[in-house]
Amino acid sequence: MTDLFTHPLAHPRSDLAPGVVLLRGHASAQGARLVERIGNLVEQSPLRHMETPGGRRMGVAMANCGRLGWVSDRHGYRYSPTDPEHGSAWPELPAEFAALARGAATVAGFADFAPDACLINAYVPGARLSLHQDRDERDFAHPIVSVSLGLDATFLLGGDRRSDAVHRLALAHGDVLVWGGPARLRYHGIAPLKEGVHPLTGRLRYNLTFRRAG
Ligand code: MD3
Ligand code: FE
Repeated sequence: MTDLFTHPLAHPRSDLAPGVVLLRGHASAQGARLVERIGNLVEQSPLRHMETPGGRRMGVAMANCGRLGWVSDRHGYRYSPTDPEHGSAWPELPAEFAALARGAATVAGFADFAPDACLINAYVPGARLSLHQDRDERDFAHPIVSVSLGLDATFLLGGDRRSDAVHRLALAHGDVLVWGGPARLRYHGIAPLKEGVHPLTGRLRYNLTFRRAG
């Protein structure tokens, strides 16, 4: 099946800012498989609303796969080799996830990206992720690769300071973003998700973020 929407040439890279590369539809041909995999993973590591260090329940539900997983609780934010829900290791990073992340990073100019953590975020309509930086990883020289699945979202792209102007970017099912180099510590977030239904995910948006955390 090679048509305008599935052929790789229909998905050129666009450089949104230094270190920010958008690969529109890069994962759309695998979308159904990825959503199915997420379903398997969350049977082992359930989606849950973590608590912030300040004691608030996060609106986005999260789970992890890979050697390390991102967790938040009253003690802070960190990466953990075990899932606090049951104390066992997180599910393995599926080979097709690792290959997708590595391929996207390569297209964006980051060779040999080997993620050891994949955070699975699940949004229902109304859920949002407020402006933040990702700085719990050991080495900011590694990029982060993010894959959007299901419902559309409005991504908020800020600058290096919380007070910097914020730009809005529409993200759709199958879009892949790579953040590295000078963009690695930019503030970012997701605006409250609009109501909708997606044929593969229903009333949900998933986002996979692949990281080299340790
Ligand atoms: C820019 N997730 O999990 S992905 C997160 O759509 C997170 O669920 C959002 O922010 C989501 O931390 C946004 C895009 C993204 C991910 C990591 C970044 C943008 C980034 C790290 C640095 C700069
Ligand atoms: Fe983030």
